[in-house]
Amino acid sequence: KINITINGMPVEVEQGKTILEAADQSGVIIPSLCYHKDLCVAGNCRVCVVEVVGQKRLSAACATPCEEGMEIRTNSLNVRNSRKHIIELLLSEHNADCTRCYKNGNCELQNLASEYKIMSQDFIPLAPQKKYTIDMFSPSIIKDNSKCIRCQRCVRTCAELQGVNALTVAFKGDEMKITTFFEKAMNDVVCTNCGQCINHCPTGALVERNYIEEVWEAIANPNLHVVVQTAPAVRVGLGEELGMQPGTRVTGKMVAALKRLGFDSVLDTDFTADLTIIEEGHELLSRLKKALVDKDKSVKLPMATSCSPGWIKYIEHMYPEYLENLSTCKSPQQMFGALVKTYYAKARKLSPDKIISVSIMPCTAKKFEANRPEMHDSGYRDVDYVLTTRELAIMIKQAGIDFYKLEDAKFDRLMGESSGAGVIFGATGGVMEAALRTVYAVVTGRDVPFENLDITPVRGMEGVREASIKIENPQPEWAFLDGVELRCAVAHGLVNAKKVMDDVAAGKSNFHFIEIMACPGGCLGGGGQPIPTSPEIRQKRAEAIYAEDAGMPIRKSHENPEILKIYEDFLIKPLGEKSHHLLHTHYVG
Ligand code: HC1
Repeated sequence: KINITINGMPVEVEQGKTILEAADQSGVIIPSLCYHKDLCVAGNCRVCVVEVVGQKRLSAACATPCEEGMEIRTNSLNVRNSRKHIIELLLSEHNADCTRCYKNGNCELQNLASEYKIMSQDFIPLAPQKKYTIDMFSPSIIKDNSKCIRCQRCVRTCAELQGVNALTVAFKGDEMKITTFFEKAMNDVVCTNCGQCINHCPTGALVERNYIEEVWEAIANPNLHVVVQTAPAVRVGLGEELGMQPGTRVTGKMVAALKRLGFDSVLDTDFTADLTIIEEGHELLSRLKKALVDKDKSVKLPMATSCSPGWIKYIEHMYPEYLENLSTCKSPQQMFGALVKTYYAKARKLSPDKIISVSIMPCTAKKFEANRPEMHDSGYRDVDYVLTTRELAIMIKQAGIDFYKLEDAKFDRLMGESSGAGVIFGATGGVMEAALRTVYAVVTGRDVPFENLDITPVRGMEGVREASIKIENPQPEWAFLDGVELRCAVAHGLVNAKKVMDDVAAGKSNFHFIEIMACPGGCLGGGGQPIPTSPEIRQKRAEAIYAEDAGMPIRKSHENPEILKIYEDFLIKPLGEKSHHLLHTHYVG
């Protein structure tokens, strides 16, 4: 530990900590723009400048390590004036048409301009003189360079968290900009639509493509039946977007709000998360049987989960030779969409062309997924509109709903009942845990040998985690699995997916089943979740997800009564003909 002072206050801090971290620890706020807890330090915006007594020049707090005896001033006249100038300079290049900006009200630059009361225009405004293009070709992301302050958070996010490198810095000096390969549209480069760039952008330069007005119009049309499904992770993010503490669970209030917004039926993606487990679990068992009993060398193992559309796009771009390793299951969102316009329509005696299916997702890649040509197996577009958690919060505010005062409501039926296993899909490792709870039970007739069904080795925030379960005394049908150690790996964030896939490609991997989620923390850290998101916030959301699971009366997908019913009434059996047609697909890249 070393001793420093911040604004005259003695502070004891661990060696190696930066001034910004030391200030944060002692309750002193130093503003910053290019800094983000998820990313490596860039030190390029200079907003966090501070005075270190004895040094002539101001230092960037994010990039300066503390040294023994340092006297730091974060709020001297010199610091305040310099910081104000820096903000003015950034604004001179920024299209500050704030009232017409999608990020109005949640823009870090706008907040700083407000705090520092930037009223004058001391610097020549550059933004209106330059020509900017707005890239609106992607179904998920809008990129507006006139709002960009070149902090490069998006570039670092795409490289460090996702290993995708779709965004890059090009040109120099005044011409410097954040762009893509050959300045192509985001839709035409390796972008996975994950939206992590949106989540890390401090301004409105990267935002989701929103479909709020389209959904309002559908709701207002008396001839349409508008169904909404809500993803697992939304229930632990929505409250945060509406001013509650991170990790607040708002499932009942969310359902109540959706009913007040006017949706005709409020249903749960967790239902099809449970269904995914049944289909995917049987697919895994069928692959294992082919590999171990039939000695079929063409069987692809490890089988990889296929519910994260950012991950699907990543494997299509980066590891196309492993597409056959993906489970053929569609994601729960898309299974839901296909069933709404078939199973649900039939049961409710509705014409599918009069149904609009909306989903609320923590994810921007889900917008891309719903738009894919593969996703029309109901005979219609299976999911019509995808809104993020943030877009739902906007609708709730627009409708004048006092979210705090809402009484909890319950999901409607059909397709509204779920198990705790469906809920944990929203956290990294959750799909694996849900699958193991069911696969182990199907094979052995017993519960997984973990206390309270909590398969803790697959939980946590380590980038890659491994676990195994030994199968003993299986049911006669599964005798070939007796003594088999089922080996699994879990990865989240595409940079970690790369590690797992490189091992697979190098023949070093001996896993049977891998779960990969594109976003850090899994869907709870998705690109459509509240901004900011940080490691601490993701942790709180994960705790909320596991608490929700622990409190559910049913915690295994195969025990969900609505799942039993859909097989009885409609699908007949897992991997059957109807499932094959509606719930499975092949991605060909
Ligand atoms: Fe997800 Fe999924 S868990 S992909 O993270 O499999 O987005 O929440 O809805 O489809 O169920 C996202 C979350 C979500 C799907 C499910």
